[in-house]
Amino acid sequence: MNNPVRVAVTGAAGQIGYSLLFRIASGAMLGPDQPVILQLLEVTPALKALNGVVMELQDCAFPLLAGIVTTDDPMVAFKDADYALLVGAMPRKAGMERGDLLSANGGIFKPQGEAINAVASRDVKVLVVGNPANTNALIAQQNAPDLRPEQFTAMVRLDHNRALSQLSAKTGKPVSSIQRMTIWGNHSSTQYPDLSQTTVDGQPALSLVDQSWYEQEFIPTVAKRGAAIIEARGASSAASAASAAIDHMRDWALGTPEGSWVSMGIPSDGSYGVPEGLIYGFPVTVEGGQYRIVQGLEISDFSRSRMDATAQELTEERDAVRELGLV
Ligand code: NAX
Repeated sequence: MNNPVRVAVTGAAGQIGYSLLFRIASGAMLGPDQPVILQLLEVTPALKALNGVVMELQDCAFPLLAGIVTTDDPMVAFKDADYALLVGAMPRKAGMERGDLLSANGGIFKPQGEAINAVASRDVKVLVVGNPANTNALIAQQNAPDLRPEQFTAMVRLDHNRALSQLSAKTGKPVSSIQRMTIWGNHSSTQYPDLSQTTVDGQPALSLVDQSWYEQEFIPTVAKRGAAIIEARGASSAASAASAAIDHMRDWALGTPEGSWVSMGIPSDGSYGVPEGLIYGFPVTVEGGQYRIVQGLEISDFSRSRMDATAQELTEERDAVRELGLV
C-alpha cells in the first residue's frame, strides 16, 4: 500500500461533489493501492451541509480513505495537495452577461490559484470543472507563477464521453470499440467533437455514418447535451460530470491505454495553430504522469474552421479576463 496522497476538492457540498467524493474515496480515481486524504473546501454557509456529506463518507467505511479535512479557507484546503479538483464556481444567473460571469469567477479562481501557488505540492495536478472551465483554469494558472503552466487543466472529458456514447448508439458498437475521439477547444457550445480520426472496431467512424448526421446531429447533440440534461432532469449534469472528472484525473495520474488517446483541456503550445497559452481541448496521451498532445493529425478545412471558431471564443474570454486584471 502506498502512502496517502492529498486530494483537494472545492464546491464539495454541491451536486457534483456529492457524486465525486465517494468515487475518489473508493479508489476509482487513483487505484486500489492508493489511500487518499480528502481536503474539502466550501463557502462558510455550506459547511454544515458539507459536514453531512462527511458523515456519509465516514459511514461508507472506505478502506482507502485515510483522512478528511473540511474548511472554508483555500490555504488549508490546498495545503500540500497532490491533486486539486476545482468544482465550485459561480453559475450563470438569469440576465448575467459573460463579463459579469467571468468577473464573479475571477473572484474565486484568482485567490484559489494564489493559494495553490503558495501551499500545494510543487507537483500538484489541477483540474478545473467549474464553468467557464477553460478560462477559470487560465485564471488559476496565471495566478500560480511558481508552478508549471501545464499543471493546470480544464475538463472536456464529459464532452468526450458524451461523444463516445452518441457514436456508440449510432453504430450499435460498444463504447470500448471506439478509439481516437477528440474534443477540440472550449467546454461550451463552440466545442468541436471531431470524428475525422475516430475509429470503431478499427474502421474509420466517418465511413460508418453519413456526413449530414455528423454535422447536423452528432456535433450539436454533443455540444448541447448539458442543456438537454437540465431540461429533462431539472438540474445540471452531476454524476456524469463527476465520472468524467474521475476519468480525467485517473488517466493523467495512471496513463492512457496504448494506441488510444483522450481529450484534455490543456495550455496550448501552439500545436495545430491554436494560439499559445489558451486552455484548449486537445487529443493527448499520458505516460508517467505527463500528457503529450497527439501530433501529426491531418486537419481538414471543415476541422480547421471549427477549431478556429472555438479558439476565437477562448481568445475573447482571455481578453475579457485580461481587461478585468485577472490574468
Ligand atoms: P452546485 O451549485 O451544486 O455546487 C457548487 C458548490 O460550490 C456549492 O456547494 C457552492 O457553495 C460551492 N462554492 C461556490 N463558491 C465556492 C468557493 N469560492 N469555494 C468553494 N466552494 C464554492 O454546482 P454543481 O452542479 O456541483 O456544478 C459545479 C460546477 O461545475 C458549475 O460551475 C457547473 O457549471 C460546472 N460543470 C462543468 C462541467 C464540465 O464539463 N466542465 C459539466 C457539469 C457542470 O455543469
